[in-house]
Amino acid sequence: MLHEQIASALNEQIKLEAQSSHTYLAMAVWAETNGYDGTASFLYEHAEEERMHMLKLMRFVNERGGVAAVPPLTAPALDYAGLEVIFQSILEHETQVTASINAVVDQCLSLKDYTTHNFMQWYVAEQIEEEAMARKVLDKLALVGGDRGALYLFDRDILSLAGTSGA
Ligand code: OFO
Repeated sequence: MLHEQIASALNEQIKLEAQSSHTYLAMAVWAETNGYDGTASFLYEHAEEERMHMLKLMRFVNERGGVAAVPPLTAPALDYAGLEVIFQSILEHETQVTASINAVVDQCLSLKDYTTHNFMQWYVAEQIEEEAMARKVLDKLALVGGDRGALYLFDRDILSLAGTSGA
């Protein structure tokens, strides 16, 4: 049975994953309607992954005797000044997600919930990849600079450039 405090921390995490998915979806729509088809595919896939992260948490909460909360979401920004802004905001968001995951892990340790602690290790590992991916993409965008030809190639190759299929 989940400790009340752990159940509520996991439900907060569910909300954060849902919000990530929602935000990345809005970014995908912006990319698709601004000529960045590769980036749009990458972001649609990323939004899907975040939904999977949310579902995995929901199933775990329910399985452990809690009740997963289906959270209300904040409307994401629909307009972006460019790809750098998008990936900078992804990096900031993922850093926040990492901090939140670490806080859950911390709580598991102080309440001696080793089962949830073990379950959360998957998220700890995933965050290393997510932050690395955002940094890698930002590095590539810095190389591209204002070169439109290079930007075209960036967009075409983003799935392989990111070193992931959109985690
Ligand atoms: Fe991108 O974060 Fe989920 O976990």
